[in-house]
Amino acid sequence: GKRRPIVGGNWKCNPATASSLDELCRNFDGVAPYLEKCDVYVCPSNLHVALVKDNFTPGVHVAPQNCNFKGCGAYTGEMSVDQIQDLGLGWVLIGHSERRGEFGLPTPAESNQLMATKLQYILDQGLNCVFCIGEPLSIRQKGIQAIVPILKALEDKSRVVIAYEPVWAIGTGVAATPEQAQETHKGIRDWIAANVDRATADAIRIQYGGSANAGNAPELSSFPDIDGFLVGGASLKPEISDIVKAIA
Ligand code: G2H
Repeated sequence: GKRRPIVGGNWKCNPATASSLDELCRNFDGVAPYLEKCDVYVCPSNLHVALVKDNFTPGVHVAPQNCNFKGCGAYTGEMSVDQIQDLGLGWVLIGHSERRGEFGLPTPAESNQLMATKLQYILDQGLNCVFCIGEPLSIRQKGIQAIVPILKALEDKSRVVIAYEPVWAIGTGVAATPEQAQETHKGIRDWIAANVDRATADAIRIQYGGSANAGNAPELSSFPDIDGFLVGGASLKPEISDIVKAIA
């Protein structure tokens, strides 16, 4: 059957001042009518999560932009799943290409293997997870290869969402064409069907990320393997509700 759509707003390292947070939260008020048909989450900066978590229209999930692969302890700069759950939050996002540092750096800061460890830990602890993958322009198949280490966790399809973000489309204003996104989403789904099973492939939700906005969301939404969006820049604006509306 048709998968329930899901749209996330990734605020990245914005805004600069806590006094701007309320305005950004209010941009999400317009999604309220669509929450019956569509999941919506926001990823504020980790410093701001606790400040905004109760300031969204009810039903919008707040998901930190990263978490540790183990519990509390000597992990300077990290946040643990326990801390996230203690705040009452049910989702976390991991593996964004801006964190992986995978492209152009000799040593990936967050390797696929570490991502696999993190994901399994997150699921074991009971959280839901958005798992980001993506490829630089020169390596079109990398996006699919990047999910190899998380095969086992993909069986937990109700609690894992894949966000496909081609690196060349992130923050550039140039989104993938709907045909390019569809082709890759279908490729990911077929790969899961071949390597896990068809039921998992049919059930798992795959979001598109990379310069998604209110202008391109309607056409992208019409493609069968695009189940939602991970929105960066446009999630800092009122148009986020139009993006949700387009796919809800
Ligand atoms: C891709 C996306 C959200 P933007 O990173 O994660 O950002 O929509 O600004 O390209």
